[in-house]
Amino acid sequence: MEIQLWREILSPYEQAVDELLIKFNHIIAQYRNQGLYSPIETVTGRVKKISSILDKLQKKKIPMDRIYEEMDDIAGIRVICQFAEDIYKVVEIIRSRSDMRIREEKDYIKNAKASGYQSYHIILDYDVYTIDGLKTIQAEIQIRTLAMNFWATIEHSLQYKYKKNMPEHIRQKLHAAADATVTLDKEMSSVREEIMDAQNSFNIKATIVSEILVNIQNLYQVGNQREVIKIQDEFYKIYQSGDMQLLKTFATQLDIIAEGYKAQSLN
Ligand code: 0O2
Repeated sequence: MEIQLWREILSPYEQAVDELLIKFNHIIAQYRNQGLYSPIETVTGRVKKISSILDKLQKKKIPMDRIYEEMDDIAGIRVICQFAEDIYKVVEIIRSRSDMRIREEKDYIKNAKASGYQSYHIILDYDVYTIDGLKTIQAEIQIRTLAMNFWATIEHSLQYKYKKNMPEHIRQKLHAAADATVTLDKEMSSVREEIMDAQNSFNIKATIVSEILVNIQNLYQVGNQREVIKIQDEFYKIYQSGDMQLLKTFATQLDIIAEGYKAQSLN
């Protein structure tokens, strides 16, 4: 048998995980920077451990020279959403992109596994550009809610502990817990609009405050410092009043003042 150079085998998968994490994190940032609710709460990624790859090759009787073709989860991304509806929004985002080509989809939410496992899986064809040229690898994206992820994490640890011999009473408890996550997700979905509104208001306020503070800092460097301190005091007063409308008006006025200074400095 040929020598297996694991560092070379895994390198494109590491690059894919790094790149995909950046891309998903930018999606979150772009929603939030626009004061919008992000359908993605968090994203994590990992390259499968060599021992787990070897276990899977053995279990599925995959020869070593078929790793690229047959192993679809060496690069793994997990997208966590707050609400079940968000999962399908994330699927649509992925579907609309040309840099993430969907090869296979499994909806374990509409069709939960016998264990009770729920998640949406997508296998991607993903291009990585290495110093040896273009390599297209497969990557698995698991998309699930916080509740589904909580269940899967606990169940995965128990599977690892008991291997194939999970005691019946634990299996039953896990089934009951899986039913509870379905109920929890449904209950949360029923107040989704309210929660999204609250989070949107929070994001909008945070964006306005940071824009005001940047403007104040810039003005402090170029303007009359005593005036700028007065502006800052006024900002704190409005902020403490909690009046969003006043805060928005103040931000607009400050923008006009800042633009005036910019125009002056250009003349
Ligand atoms: P790990 O350690 O998480 O990487 P198979 O891989 O044969 O089980 P298939 O059809 O290749 O199944 O893929 P499938 O069913 O989409 O599962 C792929 C991954 O989903 C698994 O990878 C798990 O991460 C997760 N998963 C699937 N079923 C369950 C389940 O019942 N419980 C939990 N907690 N996770 C599950 P790995 O390689 O099996 O495991």
